[in-house]
Amino acid sequence: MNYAEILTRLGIGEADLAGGSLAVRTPIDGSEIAKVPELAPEKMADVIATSKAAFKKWRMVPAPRRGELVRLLGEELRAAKDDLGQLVTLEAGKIFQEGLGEVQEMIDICDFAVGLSRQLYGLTIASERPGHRMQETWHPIGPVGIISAFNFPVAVWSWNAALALVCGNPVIWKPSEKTPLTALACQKILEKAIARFGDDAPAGLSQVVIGGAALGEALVTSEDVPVISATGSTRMGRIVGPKVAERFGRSILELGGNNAMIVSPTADLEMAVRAIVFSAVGTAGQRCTTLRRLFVHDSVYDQLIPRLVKAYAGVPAGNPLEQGVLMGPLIDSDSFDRMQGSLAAAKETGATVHGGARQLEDKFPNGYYVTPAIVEMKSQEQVMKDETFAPILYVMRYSDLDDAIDMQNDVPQGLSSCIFSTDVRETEAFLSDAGSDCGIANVNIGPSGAEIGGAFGGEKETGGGRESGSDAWKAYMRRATNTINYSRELPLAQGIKFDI
Ligand code: UN1
Repeated sequence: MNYAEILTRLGIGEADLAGGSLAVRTPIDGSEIAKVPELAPEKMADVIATSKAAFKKWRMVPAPRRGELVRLLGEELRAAKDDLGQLVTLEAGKIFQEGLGEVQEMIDICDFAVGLSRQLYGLTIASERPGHRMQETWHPIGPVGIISAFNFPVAVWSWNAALALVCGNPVIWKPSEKTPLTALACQKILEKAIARFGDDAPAGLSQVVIGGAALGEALVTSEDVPVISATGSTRMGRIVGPKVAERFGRSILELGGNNAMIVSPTADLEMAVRAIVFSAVGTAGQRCTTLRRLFVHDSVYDQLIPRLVKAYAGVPAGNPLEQGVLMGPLIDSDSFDRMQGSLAAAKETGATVHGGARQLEDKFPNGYYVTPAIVEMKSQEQVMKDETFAPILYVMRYSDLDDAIDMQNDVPQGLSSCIFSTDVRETEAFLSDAGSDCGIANVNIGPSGAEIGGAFGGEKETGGGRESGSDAWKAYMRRATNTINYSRELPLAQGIKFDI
């Protein structure tokens, strides 16, 4: 695999890497791919000033015209799909199919945002006063700061950037320090679209800033960045959320998940097994939507678990660029250590652990490949309530659906969830007001792999933010309520008399 060729095709040249200080390693074998220049935190003020200037111009460009830029971005992404997908695989270690899927997700959100650019609808509202009219209008809000994680290094940016741009806002992106190359590549792809779009796009409409926590802090504490959209760990969200709130900024937080599946007595077990393996093992268990907890009804437990253990044993792990491989490496050794720590903690509770050991160490001494783990728990202990970003699937029995739903909800996170059942009473109970408390609740599909058309995010420690489809765009705009008096009187609302 020639990294240099992919980088060149994606427009990343020597000039972009000159003076590079941040070593980028591929998790495939731990080797260094490049060194990327970092931005000093003091320079963030200039970045934000540029973004503010860009905002003044961009907000005046009509929304459908802004949509045209995102349409061109979608075209450029289509052209770069293979190369960008490969770079995602190199940098994040997910299999190439999933790298391609991630780029497809970017293309999809661009298409969505193009349509949205003609549908930033407000409301008309009946006024209680004669000769008055009320309306609600939506306006660009200002620079949007995007903080993204290594596991979806490009798609999460695009959900935010495509919406922010059609909503009339410039973007400042701080990618994970583990995946800066894919961020530089996205910036190059967007720059190509901007060059085709023409002069309506102001300089600095999109900026990428690479660096560590101090740089992130300079972004999130700035009063000139009204919206911060941050995706990553709950630990990161606990730092970012209060800092943004302190200055009355708006944050869109998409943090940890501890996603569950309930397999009921009427489930199609064949489908369930496939869904479980994809959602627990895909991306080596490093999606925020990864299936981490499985509640299986007593009556099907002894059928399902052996099938699952067998399916797990057949999951081909290895170089994620190779066809046929279904599971790549963990991102790094820290991640491997955390996985081992959680497995040890589970064992201490009396759990039975299948798999979970390191593999392919001879071939990749600096790559952290594991066999995915199934952990049969006796009860929902603390280790199961924490999110470990690795392919560990905790499994438990249940006998009563209400108990299973309670156990599912009894964790601090609230991102995604699902039920496998062909009984409409069960599936409707799961989706009801007394059902899953997550932002995503599915029936007969796994908890991961959401389409972009829905709002994406969840409750509790997941942070409450919503990105991507539905009306998530509203978080990227300023809402104004307008009351217009076209009469010759000045009646007050609530009938208040105030005559002078
Ligand atoms: C994430 O892991 O941060 O639903 C995003 C999914 C993907 C997005 C995951 N569409 O699994």
